[in-house]
Amino acid sequence: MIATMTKSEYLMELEDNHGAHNYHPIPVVLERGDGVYVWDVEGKKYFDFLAAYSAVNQGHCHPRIINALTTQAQKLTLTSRAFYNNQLGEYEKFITEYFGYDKVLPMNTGVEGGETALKLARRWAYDIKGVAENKAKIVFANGNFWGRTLAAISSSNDPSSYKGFGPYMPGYELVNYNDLTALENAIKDPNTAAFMVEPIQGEAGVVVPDAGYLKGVRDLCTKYNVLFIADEVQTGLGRTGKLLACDYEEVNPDILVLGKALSGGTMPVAAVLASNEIMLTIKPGEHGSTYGGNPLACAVAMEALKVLKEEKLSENSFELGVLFREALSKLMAETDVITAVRGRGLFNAIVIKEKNGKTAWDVCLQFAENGLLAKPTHGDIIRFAPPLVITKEQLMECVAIIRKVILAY
Ligand code: IF1
Repeated sequence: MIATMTKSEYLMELEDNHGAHNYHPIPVVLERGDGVYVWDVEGKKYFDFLAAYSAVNQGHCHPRIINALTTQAQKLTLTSRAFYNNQLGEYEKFITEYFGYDKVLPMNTGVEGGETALKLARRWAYDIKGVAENKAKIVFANGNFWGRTLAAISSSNDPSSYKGFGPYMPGYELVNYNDLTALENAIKDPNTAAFMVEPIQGEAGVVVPDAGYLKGVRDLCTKYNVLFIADEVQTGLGRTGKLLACDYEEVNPDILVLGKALSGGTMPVAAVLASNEIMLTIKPGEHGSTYGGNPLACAVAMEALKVLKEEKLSENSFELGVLFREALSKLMAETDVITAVRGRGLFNAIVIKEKNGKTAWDVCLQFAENGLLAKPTHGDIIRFAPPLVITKEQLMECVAIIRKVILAY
């Protein structure tokens, strides 16, 4: 390490020299997290307003979740599914009762959850709905993002996700988000297996559909015997002010995909929940993963879900979300820099107008300078998603930082 370099510079250079260049992070090197706070290697403290894209809803290093992790880690971490383990059955009972489904198929990353949901939907289409082999169609919404695998990017209409990775998965169709007429035209096709959709689109920039959209999706899917798959990997687990974003319209998807905060940000844990009719179409040996349902993940996920409920994090998200959007809307009225404010609960975004050659990226650099971490998406959108354990006082401190930076932009 050259004497003149800071530790951050040294560590960023290591990543540049030895790591793939598949990200362009905000130049901050973190080494510790606690609740809503993170610290960089120089000891500077920040509010974490991204929460690892909603994987840290319970706050960094939540003591109860870390305790569950370390306790189980000293007993048994992984058996594979070649054998039973003493955590999986307890977890499966716990999570299926928690969300009101017959069965769960445990996976690891969110995209594996999405892939599992699509395999279930296709298999259900062939075995139950009676679609001809290899003719099942799955419908997605423009603006969707559900991960980086070839099956996931095949459903994307964002070139930065799919360009240069073809050929693509067949049997897909895209319709505009928040458009029930387009959806009906697509799913009336008797070969349709499912419609997979985010109740609020995350990567697209926290795009909230019109009231009634989710209810309309539910009714149309029921009408045409098409599975409604809700991708709640980012919107779920309290992020939008309800346990699930689908709860805003009291709709129950046929397949529910969870991930991210299911482990409180400690390790990849995903879950796919469905009825017996759907879930039992996959027979032994037809799907799985090495780590899916490992005892460590089960112990951690049970504690993460208990923390979510016992600390009333969904309710906190709802209440503070209202305050936060009020404050952002007030700020928008004071400046021409912010052209939109949108969100639900503590899942929010602002759209920033380019000014004197400066962009949302420059705003985020200034946020970091002032002790708040956020990152733009699609150039001009800044997503705000703090851990749901944030207090009103801490939130208002963050509002003050956001105001200071925006009004000086
Ligand atoms: C990256 C985005 C967010 C997701 C939804 C499934 C997945 C994701 C709604 C897959 C993952 C992550 C991926 C991560 C950054 C982050 C992200 F910016 F990429 F799009 F959150 F908006 N469904 N989103 O948002 O879950 O396999 O990653 O566990 O790829 O940079 P995963």
